[in-house]
Amino acid sequence: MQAVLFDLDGVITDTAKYHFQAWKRLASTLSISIDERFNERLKGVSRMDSLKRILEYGGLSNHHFTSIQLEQMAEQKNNDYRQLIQGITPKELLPGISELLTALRSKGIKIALASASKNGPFILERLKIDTFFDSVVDPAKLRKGKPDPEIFLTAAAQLGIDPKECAGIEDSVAGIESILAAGMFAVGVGVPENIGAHFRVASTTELTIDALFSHFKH
Ligand code: B16
Ligand code: MG
Repeated sequence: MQAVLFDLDGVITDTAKYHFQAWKRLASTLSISIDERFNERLKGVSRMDSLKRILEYGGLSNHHFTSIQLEQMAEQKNNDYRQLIQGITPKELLPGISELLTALRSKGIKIALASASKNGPFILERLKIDTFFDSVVDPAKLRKGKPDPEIFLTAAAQLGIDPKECAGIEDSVAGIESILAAGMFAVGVGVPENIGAHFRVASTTELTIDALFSHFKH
């Protein structure tokens, strides 16, 4: 194992609650009501695809809107979301993540971010962990989102590491599929049993460097 590729939301920190608040507000302007259960379907999904899922859920086809209107709605959600994440502090790191980053660094293992979020770099800075990352994938440059392997393969390529030597850590089903399709070792946080993750943990506290090394297989 020469590199660990991290998802952000649900692995490093819980930004899902802020995404939910911002989407809920946008949806209410369209008379659509979303709940936390529906929010599960937005995890790991890009901003525009999330908006399309919300419109569909509310019985509104995205074809009713011009692309400019869709962009405006996505921007409005992002402005609200940006306000909500301004106050993030290192206290919002999920348990065990800080220790894992420190241990990986001390062993010379490369670290990259493979998040669908365009706000990823800002959040890493707010959490004061940006200096641990050797590389961050820019999701704006990708052709396909998770479950396509592109994001994880791009992270490995940016690091110059063979995908077989990479472990990817994800909390979403689409994310695990993306890691598996990239030919990497897939670590799932709270993911269902039947999706093929190589190593599953219930909580990020179980993500120790020893656990990763002892389960890692090519
Ligand atoms: P943004 P991840 C994903 O993060 C979130 O889970 C998803 O809810 C969000 O829509 C997506 O990032 C895009 O985020 O609007 O900030 O660009 O799990 O891939 O780290
Ligand atoms: Mg996630």
